[in-house]
Amino acid sequence: MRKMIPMFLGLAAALGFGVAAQSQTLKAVQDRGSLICGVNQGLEGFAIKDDKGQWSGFDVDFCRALAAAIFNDPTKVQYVPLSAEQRFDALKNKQIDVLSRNSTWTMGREGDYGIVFAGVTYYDGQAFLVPKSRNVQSALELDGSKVCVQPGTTTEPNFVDFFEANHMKYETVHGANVADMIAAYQAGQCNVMTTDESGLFAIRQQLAKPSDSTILPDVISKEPLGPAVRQDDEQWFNIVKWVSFAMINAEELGVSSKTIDDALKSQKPAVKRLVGTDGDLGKPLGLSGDWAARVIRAVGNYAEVFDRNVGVHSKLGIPRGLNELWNNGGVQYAPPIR
Ligand SMILES: N[C@@H](CCC(=O)N[C@@H](CS)C(=O)NCC(=O)O)C(=O)O
Repeated sequence: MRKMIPMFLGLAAALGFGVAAQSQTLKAVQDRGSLICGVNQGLEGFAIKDDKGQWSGFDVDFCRALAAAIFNDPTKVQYVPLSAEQRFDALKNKQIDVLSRNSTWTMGREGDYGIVFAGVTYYDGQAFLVPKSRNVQSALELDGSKVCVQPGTTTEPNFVDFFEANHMKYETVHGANVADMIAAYQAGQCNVMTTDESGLFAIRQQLAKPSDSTILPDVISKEPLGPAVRQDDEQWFNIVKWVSFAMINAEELGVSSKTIDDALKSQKPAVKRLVGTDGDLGKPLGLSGDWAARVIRAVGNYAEVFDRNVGVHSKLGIPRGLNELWNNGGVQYAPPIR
C-alpha cells in the first residue's frame, strides 16, 4: 500500500496531471456548455433583465467575461437571480458556479459558508438616501428615523452600529427587495433608505421624483464588492480571480475591446503576455492562451465595463472615485500578468 501512493503520483505526473487535480467546477461548466452565475434579482446598473429576457449590468458583465474566457462566447451563461438572503447558501449548495451579486467581502461570510472572495471588482461604502424635505445635511442628524433596509445584508448591522454608537434612535423597516424598499420609502413608511452607495444611485433614479431625494455625504462602512466561489476548488478560484485582474490590467495597459486587434500585434512585452502572444499563462488555469484577449474583445476592460453600466455617462452617473486605477488616484490595483 505504502509503495502504491508514490507509484500513483509518479503515474499522475507522467500523464501530465501536475500537482493539482483538474478543476471540478471548470469541468462541470465545460461539460454543461454554460456557466451558472448567481446575480441580483434586479438592481439597475449591476444586474437587470430587460423585456426580452436579456441580462445586463456590471455584475452580469463579469459572468459574461468568465464565459468569454472559457468558451470564447459571452452568451454561454445561465443567470440565477438571488435575494440577499439566498445568495451564499446557493453558492455553498452548488446551485451556482460563481456568485456575482454586489456582495461585500467579509471574513464572517467566508467562514460561515466555506466560500472565498476572488477580488474586489467595486470598492463601495454604505450611505443614506433621504427626502430633501427632511432638510438633513449629515447622517448624524438622523436621530429618530424610520430606516428602510434589506435583511441578509451587511447594511443592517452596519447602520445599527452607527446609530447606536451615535446615540440615535431608529425604527427598522424591512424590504425584501429593491422594489419593496422603494414602495415603502415612497409611501412614507420610512424616511431614510440605506444600502451601498452604488445601490442608492440605482434606487434614486428609479424613484418617481429622483430630484426630491438626496444621498448624504457620509459613508459609514467599507463595502468591497466582488465575486465569490466555494473554497473547494483552487483552480476555479484562480480563473475567477485572474479574469478580474486581466480586465484591470487591460485598462492599465490601454487595451480595450476597440484596440484588441492592435494589441494582438503589439510588441510591448506586458501587452503580449496579457493577450497571449507571448507565453502560455492560461494553461495552468485550464484556459486557452488567448483567454484574456477573449474577455477584452467580448466584454471590454475594467473602464469599459464601469463606464457602460454605472459610470458618469450611464443612467446611474457614478464617478470612478475609489475605483480609479491605483496610478490615477484610486485603489484598483491588479497583480501583473507575467
Ligand atoms: N453589499 C451588501 C448589500 C447587498 C444587497 O443585497 N443590497 C440590496 C440593496 S441595493 C440589493 O442588492 N437588493 C436587490 C435585491 O433585492 O435582490 C451585502 O453584500 O450585504
